[in-house]
Formats: sequence, C-alpha cells, structure tokens
Amino acid sequence: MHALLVIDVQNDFCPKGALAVDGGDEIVAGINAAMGRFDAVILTQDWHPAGHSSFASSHSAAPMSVVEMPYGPQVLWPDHCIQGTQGASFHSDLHSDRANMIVRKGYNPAIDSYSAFFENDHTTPTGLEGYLRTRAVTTLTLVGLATDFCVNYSAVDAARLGFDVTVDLSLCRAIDFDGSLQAATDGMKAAGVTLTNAKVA
Ligand code: VGL
Ligand code: ZN
Repeated sequence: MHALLVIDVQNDFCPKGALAVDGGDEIVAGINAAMGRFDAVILTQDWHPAGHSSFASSHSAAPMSVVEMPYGPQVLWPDHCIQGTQGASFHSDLHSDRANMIVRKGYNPAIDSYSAFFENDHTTPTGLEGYLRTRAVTTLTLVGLATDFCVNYSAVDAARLGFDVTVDLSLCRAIDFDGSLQAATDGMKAAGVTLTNAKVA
C-alpha cells in the first residue's frame, strides 16, 4: 500500500500567514491532483497551544533565534498554528475531505514536533507509525511544508522506521533559513530518502 503524506498545508505556512513559506500556496493544486493516485491520504496539522515552548514570544526572544531545550537545540518561531485558529486551518483549497487520517502534532506545550512520527525528543510517538503498519502501508510519498523542517524530519524518521520514502520536491516549499535547506537535502539523501522532481536551474 502506497500512502500520500501531506505535511502541514496550513494557512500560517502560506503567504500572509504567521510563518509564511515562499510559494507555500503554489503546491495545493498539485497535491489535490496527486491524491487520487494513492491507496491512502494522510494529512498532518501543526497544532500548538497558545504559549507553546517553540514560540519566541514564550521566551522573550527574537524569532528565529535558537535555544537549548532538554531535548536539544530548538529554533524559536513566531506564534503560529495555534489550535482552533484560522492560521491552523488547512489551506481552503486543499481537498482535506479526502484525508483518511489527520495527524495533529506539536500539542505538547513543552516539546515541538516537526516530524509526523515523533516529537522533537525523537522518542514520543504520534501514533502514525501504528496507523500505517495496521493499514499495511509500506511506501510513502511526502509533500507539503516546509521542505527543510517538517517534511525533512518526517521523511528521515519514516526511512529510519523502514518505510520506502520519496519526497516530491515539486510539491514542497522551504523556509531555507541559515543553510537549513541544504542540510535537510543532504540529511534526507543520507537517510535513504528518494528526492524527486527537483527544479533544475
Ligand atoms: C514547521 C516550523 C515550526 C513546519 C512547523 O511545518 O515545517 N516549521 N512548525
Ligand atoms: Zn510549529
């Protein structure tokens, strides 16, 4: 079984959103078109309580600065994807009705969760692995936002868990902050993730 895993296609990651990713909205139509080619469609939704520990505002720090958390370094983000807000909703054109499963992540106030599989402590599971295994999914294609954070962490975890993983870069957009996109690309390749449809300059 081959599943499409759509990462965080939410208003706050699209232009005018709180943590806008350049061109974040450009991928929506292509993702919708891809949905029909898979046995299962799973969406993830970044879903933070107000005052989340990944927010710069919770530390009186500047957005995009880095702090040391008990689980390692953590980038501090502008407030985004607060539970129940418009910013946390899926892009209105995304065919979210087609989702078999929606995985929410980042709801633990003390731990961020970039990956769809584990929180940033790399140990606390979201439950997605169990869902995929019980549905006999062995192959995953990842798309969504952002390439260098949540897509990257999800893809690497999936490969480590033994899934056959492809990231379709034409249906992803990156934050690309401080070399993060290059590091993510290198890390995904090293983990055995297949990267397809990269733009050729
Ligand atoms: C994301 C930063 C903070 C993402 C989520 O979806 O890539 N990035 N929260
Ligand atoms: Zn977040």
